[in-house]
Amino acid sequence: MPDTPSPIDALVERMARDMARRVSRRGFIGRVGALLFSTAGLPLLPVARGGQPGPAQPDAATDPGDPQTCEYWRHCATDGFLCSCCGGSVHSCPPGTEFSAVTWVGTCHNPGDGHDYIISYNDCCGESECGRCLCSRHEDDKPLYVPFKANDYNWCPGSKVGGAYHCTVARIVGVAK
Ligand code: ABN
Repeated sequence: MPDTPSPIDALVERMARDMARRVSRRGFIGRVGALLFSTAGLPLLPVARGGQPGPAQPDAATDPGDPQTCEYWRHCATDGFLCSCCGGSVHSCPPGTEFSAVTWVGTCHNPGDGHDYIISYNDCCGESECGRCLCSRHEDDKPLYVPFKANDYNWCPGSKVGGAYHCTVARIVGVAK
């Protein structure tokens, strides 16, 4: 080993000594901790957690139409059998089925209050096709050859109860501003 350090070693040593003079150890650890904590939190921000209260929902007076029909406003981008005709509701799966973890998201205009809502079209999985109230509106989606903008998919594969598709809900997940 040579006695004299390489220029790179010398430069790194000088920078480390310089930093040690300016920054206290506690301050340095605190700053590194703050950086790690904030960057770890970033990817979680857009994720809705099941246990939290949901977004504002329109009340009965401002939620016009029949959820068992395809014309109901929340179904503007539905593609599938309506869960409200299959023993569930517009926002809940029928007994024995579970929400798909992956979902199609669209924006629909509520004529009752004039707001646009972000709607999550989760499939309900774990039973064979319901077969009632087929609804294919496809507003603003694209054909399957544009895969990232197409809604004509079974979102059940990968869910805990298996890949069988039963029906589709239309849950409000937010107000579009
Ligand atoms: N997302 C409803 C669906 C299920 C199976 C096939 C096409 C569409």
